[in-house]
Amino acid sequence: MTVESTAARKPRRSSKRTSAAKKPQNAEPQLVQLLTPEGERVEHPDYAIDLSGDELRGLYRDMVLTRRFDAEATALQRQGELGLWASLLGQEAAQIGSGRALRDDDYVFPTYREHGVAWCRGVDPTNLLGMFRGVNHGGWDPNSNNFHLYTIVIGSQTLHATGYAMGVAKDGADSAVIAYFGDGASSQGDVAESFTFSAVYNAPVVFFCQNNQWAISEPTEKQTRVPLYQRAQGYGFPGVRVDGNDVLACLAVTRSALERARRGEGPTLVEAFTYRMGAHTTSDDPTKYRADEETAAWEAKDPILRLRTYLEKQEIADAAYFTALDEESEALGKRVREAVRSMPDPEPLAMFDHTYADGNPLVDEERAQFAAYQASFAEEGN
Ligand SMILES: Cc1ncc(C[n+]2csc(CCOP(=O)(O)OP(=O)(O)O)c2C)c(N)n1
Ligand SMILES: [Mg+2]
Repeated sequence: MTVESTAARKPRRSSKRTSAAKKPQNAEPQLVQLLTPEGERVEHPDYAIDLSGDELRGLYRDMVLTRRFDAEATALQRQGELGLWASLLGQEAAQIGSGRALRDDDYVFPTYREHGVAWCRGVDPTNLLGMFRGVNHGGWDPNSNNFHLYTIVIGSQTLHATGYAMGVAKDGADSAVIAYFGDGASSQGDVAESFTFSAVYNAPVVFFCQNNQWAISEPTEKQTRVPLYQRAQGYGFPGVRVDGNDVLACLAVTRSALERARRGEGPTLVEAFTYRMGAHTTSDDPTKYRADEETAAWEAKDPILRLRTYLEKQEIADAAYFTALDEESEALGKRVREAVRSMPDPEPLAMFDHTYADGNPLVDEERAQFAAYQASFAEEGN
């Protein structure tokens, strides 16, 4: 398989000192692919996959509904109903493929963009929105679906995942753990520490890096001089780059890494080579730092379109299937809109709850100060 090269970036000023760092040294790494951007099925010697029509249609449905939910959330932010939204547009295959590789008893540590993985875990999508509306700190019970709360502190969840996986091994369980993180997070010390600990303790964890080419406005070239998956070698565990826009390849590669973890053979780094089609968040304007040609080149590799082409060509799904799915998508959009608009505002003092399970004098003091501050408005009004 050949590599997908990133299209030309907007020209940047560079000095001689930094120009050597611009391109990764190995510019042609292997990329596991099972479905080409044109929707052709191809084989890979290490990653076979044989899915039924139902399973293929299921993956397609997951991706379409996730994209529809994501579009609705972006619209709700624009309407002032959410404070912020981090879109997963373009990353549906990476998330649905890896998410559907998981067993119920596996445990997931996401970042803030894993809406597709949350969908696969059975977290109600409306529950993802409370934090982005500012009405709660999370919105779901992590242990109900083995899906941890979203983590904004970049890279920190890889340490949580590693510690959790070390615990799983100590318990003698055969479940696995997966940590999601981004290309930018790969530069964090927390990620380096989690690689070291998981390797040394042979922890049953899969590090799933969605290399979506950007960390806000910083391109991957600013994070690494080698392809990210090759970093694993230095820690003593395997790394593999998968076409992150190919849901079949993401499923096969993640499944294999999880099985390896379950066999007690330790961690794997999966680099899903994909693209953030939208802005970093609704607070960002990517036209300021990346070229339109780059975005257009990745549009041609759209994860949903390629699976649709395959389903149509192979007659695995017919027009009635796609029409029914469109209707289901619209119904989901409506349900999400209504749920967000009817979310009750919390009591302001509730933000001090849940910081500590059994209370804490400092938090009590802060709560009292804030209560007095709030009361001062009532006095002013008198
Ligand atoms: C420790 C820490 N440093 C900085 C930030 C600010 N920040 C939020 S998102 C982000 C970029 C992350 O990029 P990447 O890991 O590639 O993930 P992506 O957003 O592309 O999914 C940064 C620097 C943060 N949240 N936490
Ligand atoms: Mg990124």
